[in-house]
Amino acid sequence: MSRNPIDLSLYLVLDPDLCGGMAGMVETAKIAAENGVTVVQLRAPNWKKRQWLECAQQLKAVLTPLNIPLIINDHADIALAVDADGVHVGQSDLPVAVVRDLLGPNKIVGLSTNNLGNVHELLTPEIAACIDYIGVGPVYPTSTKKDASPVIAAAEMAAMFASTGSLPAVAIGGISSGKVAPLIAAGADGVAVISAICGQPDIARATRNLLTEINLKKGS
Ligand code: TZP
Ligand code: MG
Repeated sequence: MSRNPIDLSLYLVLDPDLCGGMAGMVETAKIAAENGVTVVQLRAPNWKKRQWLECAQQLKAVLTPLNIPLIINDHADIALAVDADGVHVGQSDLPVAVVRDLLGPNKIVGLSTNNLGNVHELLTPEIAACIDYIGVGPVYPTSTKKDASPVIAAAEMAAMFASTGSLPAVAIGGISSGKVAPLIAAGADGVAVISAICGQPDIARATRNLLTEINLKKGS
């Protein structure tokens, strides 16, 4: 199965609390997409399915004309219902092989990894064939995800990026302006952020600043 392409450079994960609810999430996604984020994920751990559906529909309407993919956290049914571009799952969510079966070959499937062991486990050809990218984190302390795994030490993080083979990888956790360069240097294809964009007083500026750092480091 060939891998579905995704530009992980600047990956926005939406947070209902930091964005001030659904309307704020849709507005944040629109401004961020207009200013350089390359992918948007809907993540709302405490929401009812009806809210997921409504928000996903609105995000899809805003992002499709801008050609920015919409990824749904955890819920393959929501992704299918709105024809989203893909699903992102964690280590205790639906197995990636099940998600791939549900979504078919042409959607993006992402998986969170929290340590080197996680990366090694998924690099069997059968599992790797189900995935389009991995998340690696948390790479810095974060207060956004209360149940986040322990912060990955720099050496382990570098080993994780070095072990992914051809699988693209995005770093996540506590990433803000000024903290991007070491992650790209360690081998990340991009960075995923929540609080560095969601809830910022100037979403456009926050987005552009992050993108400038990423592109500077990628070009260097
Ligand atoms: N997964 C690992 S850390 C994290 C998630 C969803 C939270 C990232 O949020 P922030 O605000 O960018 O630290
Ligand atoms: Mg999950």
